[in-house]
Amino acid sequence: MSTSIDSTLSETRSFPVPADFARQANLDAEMFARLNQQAAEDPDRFWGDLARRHLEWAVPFQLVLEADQAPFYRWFADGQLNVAHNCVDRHLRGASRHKAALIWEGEDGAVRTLTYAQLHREMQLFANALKHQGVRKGDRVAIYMPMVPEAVIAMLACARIGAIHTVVFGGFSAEALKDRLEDTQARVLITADGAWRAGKVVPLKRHADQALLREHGHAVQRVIVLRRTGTEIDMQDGRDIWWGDATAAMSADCPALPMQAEDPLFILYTSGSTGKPKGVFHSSAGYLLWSMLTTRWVFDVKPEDVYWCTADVGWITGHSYVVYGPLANGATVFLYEGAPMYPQPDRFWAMIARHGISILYTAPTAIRAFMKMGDEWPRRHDLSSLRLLGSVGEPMNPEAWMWYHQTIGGGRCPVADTWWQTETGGHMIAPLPGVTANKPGSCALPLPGISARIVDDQGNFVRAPDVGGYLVIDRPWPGMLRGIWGDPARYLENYWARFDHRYYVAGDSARRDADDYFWMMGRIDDVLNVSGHRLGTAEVESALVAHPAVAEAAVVGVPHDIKGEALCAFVVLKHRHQGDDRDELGAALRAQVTELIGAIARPDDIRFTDTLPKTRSGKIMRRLLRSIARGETIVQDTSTLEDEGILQQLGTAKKS
Ligand code: 6R9
Repeated sequence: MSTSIDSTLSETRSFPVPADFARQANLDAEMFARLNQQAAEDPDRFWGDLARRHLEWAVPFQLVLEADQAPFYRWFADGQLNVAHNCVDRHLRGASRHKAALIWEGEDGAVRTLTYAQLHREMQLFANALKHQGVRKGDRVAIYMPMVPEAVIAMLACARIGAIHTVVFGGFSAEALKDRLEDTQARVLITADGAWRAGKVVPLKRHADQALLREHGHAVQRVIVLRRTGTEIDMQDGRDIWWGDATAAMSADCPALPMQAEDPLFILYTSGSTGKPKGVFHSSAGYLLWSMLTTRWVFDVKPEDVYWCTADVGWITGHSYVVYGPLANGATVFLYEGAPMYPQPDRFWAMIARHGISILYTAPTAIRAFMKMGDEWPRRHDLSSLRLLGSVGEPMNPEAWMWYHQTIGGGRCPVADTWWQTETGGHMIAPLPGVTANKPGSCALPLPGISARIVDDQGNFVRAPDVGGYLVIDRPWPGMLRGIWGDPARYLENYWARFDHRYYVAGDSARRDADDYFWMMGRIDDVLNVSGHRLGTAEVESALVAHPAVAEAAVVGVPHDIKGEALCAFVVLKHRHQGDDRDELGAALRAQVTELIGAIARPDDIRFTDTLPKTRSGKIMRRLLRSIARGETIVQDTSTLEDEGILQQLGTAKKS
């Protein structure tokens, strides 16, 4: 906690809102003040007005918020709408009908454009295909796809017929896919033969086949396979069907099914501090409202923008800011299929110039990686189409911020460093580009309607500037998660129990400066953030312990100049394996983690040790391990340590 405070406490630069940006912004200072006032005075009216103005309802709602079962809140619950209708059909009126909804560039340079009218057609064909395969309202459909237009089409097709999608990031392993298929009991899996990544094929269908072995407890009856890489695959008779065959005889007319506002739209798995990733689920109307409004406010999206969020649709950022938020606003969304530095480190900049991209939303880890490659790569390209830059996933260090602002944004683009989570559905704390001055490293202020607070251990508000504490939200908002799939107790325990159900507890710590700007200080639980991806220490530890040679493992994060955080694993071997070759074991353990979770969870550093430092009550002393992994001198109190001799040994634990 203290290290990140120190490095940003000295940050005093401030960049005012450019006057020409403010003049044209969707949200100006006066509207911001008015919205904040309305939200404070009459939240029901504030949210109700926004929901009526910005969404098209099949059946209008009367009730705004129901809180009798709090914290199981319900929003607009007696209203009905269809999310796909709001994202596509309503833009078919007038000129936007033939404007590009999606512009996609393949890793091989191929370009495809789908207008709103074409997206409408493709979505309906596929929605009918899903129905034909037996998918009904409320059924779960898993999507394990590359970044291709069909991934977006599949999500919208689910929304159109009321199926609940669960998108599994294509970089996740067969094992991770299997867990999600089991937990959701999805009936249909949509995948591709393979995905292109840095010129190589990721064999998605092969992973899917492994996940679908008969002995597993899944419910998948049908696998729909898109041909993308031409990779040779097995098609199982009676189970697998090509995308093209599934849609061939379908009608291009599939009416959008009106859904209850609270019907779940999707389930998305994310890591917590304990156990396996949990299935966060979101509502239809509240989620759509919040992803739409935040896109409009924070990214200032306009009809003429070409907007690019670089996230994969397998993450929440891809859900809210590749698909639902921008499409609900009728924007033109750019999609890129492949690896960021392929075939060279200027791929992003070449695409921005080629497609005239005006809004770019990416992650600090990417910014740092590009920064390291040198300025000559972006300098080769005309980046003057850019007018706004965004960042998400982890704190942005001021150096990366300055580089992004100067070298990519030419000093003229506001930077939106957006703090939010899978659970919050959309941005929570972010600068408004026409209103809020930027301070490098700060996410600025809570958005209208969002009541973010900092509290101490006892749950009291921390009002003094620059004092860190728990980041909590003390009022419900429409985009909030509605629960953990199949596990209401875990929802309460994870997010609400810490302070007696009074606040939503984000799991982050933060401080506020004298201007009320928020500065994020990282997680306070055992969740790590590697390249902007959330990973639970428990998850990685259980993957390591699943190896036959491992008796015990503890994983901690160490600062990393590109990834933000890297994993360091302390591993205790079983007796009979203590003589095994450590380099070989290290490689085997990394392979094991890749197989059970995915390459993103592979530890950078594996250290073998005889025991782990534990308190007398048997708890692993992670803080101590963290210091050791960072090579810091131990200043913590170690008097509760069961065996002090262990310190000596850990300091010299053999690295692999
Ligand atoms: C959207 C997303 C959420 C966690 C969150 C926090 C970290 C995200 C951040 C940030 C500092 C930002 N985080 N954005 N920290 N500044 N702008 O990333 O969702 O994958 O659920 O991760 O990421 O720690 O709690 P998710």
